[in-house]
Amino acid sequence: ATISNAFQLYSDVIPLDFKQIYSGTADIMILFKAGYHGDFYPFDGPNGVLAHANAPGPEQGGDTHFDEDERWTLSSRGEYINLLLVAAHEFGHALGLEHSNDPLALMYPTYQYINTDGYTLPRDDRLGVQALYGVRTSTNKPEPKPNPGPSPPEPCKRDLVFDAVTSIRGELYFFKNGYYWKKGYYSGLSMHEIKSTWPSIDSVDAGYEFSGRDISFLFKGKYWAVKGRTTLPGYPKPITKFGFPTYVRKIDAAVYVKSTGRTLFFVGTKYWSFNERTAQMDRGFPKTIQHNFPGIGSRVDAAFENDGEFKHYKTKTLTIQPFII
Ligand SMILES: [Ca+2]
Ligand SMILES: [Ca+2]
Ligand SMILES: [Ca+2]
Ligand SMILES: [Zn+2]
Ligand SMILES: [Zn+2]
Repeated sequence: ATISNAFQLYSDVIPLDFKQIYSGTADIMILFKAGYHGDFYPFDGPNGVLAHANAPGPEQGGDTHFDEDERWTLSSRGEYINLLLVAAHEFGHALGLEHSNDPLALMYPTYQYINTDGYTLPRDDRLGVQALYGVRTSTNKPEPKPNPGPSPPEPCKRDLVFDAVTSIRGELYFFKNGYYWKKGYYSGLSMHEIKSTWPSIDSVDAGYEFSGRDISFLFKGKYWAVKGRTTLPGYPKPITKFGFPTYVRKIDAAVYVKSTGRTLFFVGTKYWSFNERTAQMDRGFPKTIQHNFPGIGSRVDAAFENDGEFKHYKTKTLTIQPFII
């Protein structure tokens, strides 16, 4: 009933009707689960992150997850969290709203309890969602008066930045601190400790797969060569082997571009091009990232070649399509 009330806050003011289904896949799939639950944002136990939702889109778009470790309630007592306020905030994201700077808005980023008796959508949120979907005009649903009361929910953490992304044997690996998420073409996400797969590697700054030779390189100051789960002997090696000057200590991101036979290394605001056929750095590098990849900013956190399958990941990650090069 509370979930339905949260949706009704929106359907009262925009011409959208929400319908619960009991089997199959809904546009907005709702999940209550603790800890790791199949996406890039494992929950963190009581408090901290309370819930999160994806912006509208295919597949996981719109899906909304609640941390089962919270003490959900319909009122507010102590460390209990009001489900209506958090659900309404999250469904705002699911419908396409971003956070608001207005402290009275439901989409204000931090959770703050207010009495939910007779609660209606605050003005800022109503104007926002009506700008996206239009205004509900039916006369049997009178438009609510702007809500003078305060509102607001939860710290949403949706700004995940990966340390590195690379494919390995047809699966994508997303590295973050001591962990990686693996995504196959047809399999879901799974999370693993890096050390459990490659015991000598703690974390990864950058990585790329040299697909023609079934070999991948993982960088953390030095670099390792791996074939699947096996680390090749003789590694780690210093990155000067690629021809970097000694002042380059750390690679931000790397990607092998099959069509050109080049590996691009991103270091600070510059990038280098390594010819895998001759095993030499190309002349005229480093070049400025901003100049040659306009629109992505001056730095890159992670990069991988996009084959069209994974482009819905929203991160500060550079996806390289061969035609750009
Ligand atoms: Ca969905
Ligand atoms: Ca939590
Ligand atoms: Ca990186
Ligand atoms: Zn989730
Ligand atoms: Zn939020």
